Amino acid sequence: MIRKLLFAAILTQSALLLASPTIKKADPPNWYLGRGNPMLLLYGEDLANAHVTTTSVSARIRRTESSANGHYLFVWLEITPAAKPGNIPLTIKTPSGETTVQFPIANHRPINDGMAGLAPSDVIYLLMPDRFADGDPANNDPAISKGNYDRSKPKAYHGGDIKGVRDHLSYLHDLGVTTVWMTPIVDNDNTPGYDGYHGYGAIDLYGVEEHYGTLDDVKALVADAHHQGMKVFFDWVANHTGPRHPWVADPPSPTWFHGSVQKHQSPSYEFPPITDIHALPAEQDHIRNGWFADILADLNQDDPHVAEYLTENAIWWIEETGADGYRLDTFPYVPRSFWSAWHKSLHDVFPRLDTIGENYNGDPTVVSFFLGGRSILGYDTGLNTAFDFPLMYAIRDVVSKHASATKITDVLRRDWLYPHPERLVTFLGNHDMDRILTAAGGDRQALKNAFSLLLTERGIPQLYYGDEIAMAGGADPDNRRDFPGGFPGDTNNAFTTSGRTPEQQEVYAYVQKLLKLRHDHQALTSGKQWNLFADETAYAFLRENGADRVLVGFNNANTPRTLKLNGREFPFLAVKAFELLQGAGNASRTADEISLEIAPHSVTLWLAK
Ligand SMILES: [Ca+2]
Ligand SMILES: [Ca+2]
Repeated sequence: MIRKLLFAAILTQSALLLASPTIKKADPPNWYLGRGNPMLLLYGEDLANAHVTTTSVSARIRRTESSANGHYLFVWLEITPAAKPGNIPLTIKTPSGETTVQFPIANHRPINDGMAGLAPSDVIYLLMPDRFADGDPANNDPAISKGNYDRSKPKAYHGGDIKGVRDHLSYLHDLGVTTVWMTPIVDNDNTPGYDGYHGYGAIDLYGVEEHYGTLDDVKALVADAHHQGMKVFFDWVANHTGPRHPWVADPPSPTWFHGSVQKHQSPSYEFPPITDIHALPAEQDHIRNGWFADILADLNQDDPHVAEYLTENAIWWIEETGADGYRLDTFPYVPRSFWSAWHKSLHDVFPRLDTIGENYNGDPTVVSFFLGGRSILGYDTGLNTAFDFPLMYAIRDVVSKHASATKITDVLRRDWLYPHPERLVTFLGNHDMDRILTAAGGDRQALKNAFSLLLTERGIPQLYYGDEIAMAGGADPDNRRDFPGGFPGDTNNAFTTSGRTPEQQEVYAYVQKLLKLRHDHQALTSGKQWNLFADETAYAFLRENGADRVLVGFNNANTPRTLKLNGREFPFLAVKAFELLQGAGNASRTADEISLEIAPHSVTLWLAK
């Protein structure tokens, strides 16, 4: 909102003839030196047959193209070698008059100021800004979107915002989190009653949702996070826009979307046929081109203007804020050819930046198909890593449904499918499924066992806000309850030790200790993983980084278990003793044998010395 006003303020209407042509908005609103030649999408009236000129030495007009109805004008700029930071005046002349707008360009951000990607030691925390903490009650019910705030309604805005995240970075830091991933913060639908609180219904890909704050708030959050040694990942959606994005009723080009509101393919969420070279092309098109939930307008990334728009948008958010990477929504529903070129453009300017794909499927052959690092079907997607849905399902089934522990090793056995299995983002749950505690029937010990496995297995873990304080919640939106202590009038403040209930503190302290162990032991973050034993009710593995070795024993049975491991086998040859790190089990060794005694329904961690 604020950004739009700023842009309006720098318009200089020469107004030779009243009311035409007019420019209401420019995407992107500004650009950077050294970041390529931007394509501007101008929104306005009477823009058909426009001729664009500039007096600036910083830019040259490469070409222009207007929509048939005169509502949109594309302007391709070439930034010249002589370019300097400042405003580029663009004069738009049509048969009915002319107007001049100023387009700002600035120096790009120093290459080490953010854009840092993921490291093996990182721990990601997913939060929904609306549901984490209300740092500014003044933005709870903004005039432009009045009536969408109601804490008693699970699908209304609850008042959480960017300031609330800023205010609680130290809570996350103390827990051991290094990286914050927020669900989308872009401007969402203002229609009364629309459930835009989740952020996935964009109406402006360059705006910040007014319930969350301003672009300055976002910049301040990223700067504060970096100051505390933390990173920020944005949630970015290439597949679709919200149903009330202005483009939906009035597209900038005839091929902007796959179809229209009136005529489009229905959605299919069963995307594995995309990974099947024997599937019929029509079936694949149906998956890629269908409208999500039958209402989210499916962008056509094969339209070169759409592709250029989306690529610039991704570069703009990173340049503007210094954020460290993207979580990429609905990754498989967008063509590999687009992702390949998009990643190349992004990595050319931000070589350290990482992307995490939402390849929502439990089959490693499906998840791995979309990963970058190798060419499949003619394209390397460039995707840096992906969420490990297969391992998530396996851990959930084992800890909450007493499935065989071999389910976990069966997933890990397929790690050869991934270019970098150690960089997969592992997790127990997210905003699209019931909470792990609820899936486990409210069993806090099962929750703790799940955390023990998550934070010791290979991969870069992601926590879902509130799981660390044993929050409960069923399917969406019950899994998106407000974090206790983040909102006015909360009597339970789980952000502080003294404010937490004994049950919250029990799980919080357990997770914090695990994260401290990860921090202290490189074996857990970058060590080799050796799976030593797995059967119906038990699982043991070792993480090894040189002399740093952490042994993990999991007993999922209701009776004590003693696991016998071969002591003469690599990697136990050099191990002489075991030091208890967490849990209550007992480990001992003879020349031939390692013996692990593990209490029922628990996980024990030892340092193998
Ligand atoms: Ca607020
Ligand atoms: Ca699509």
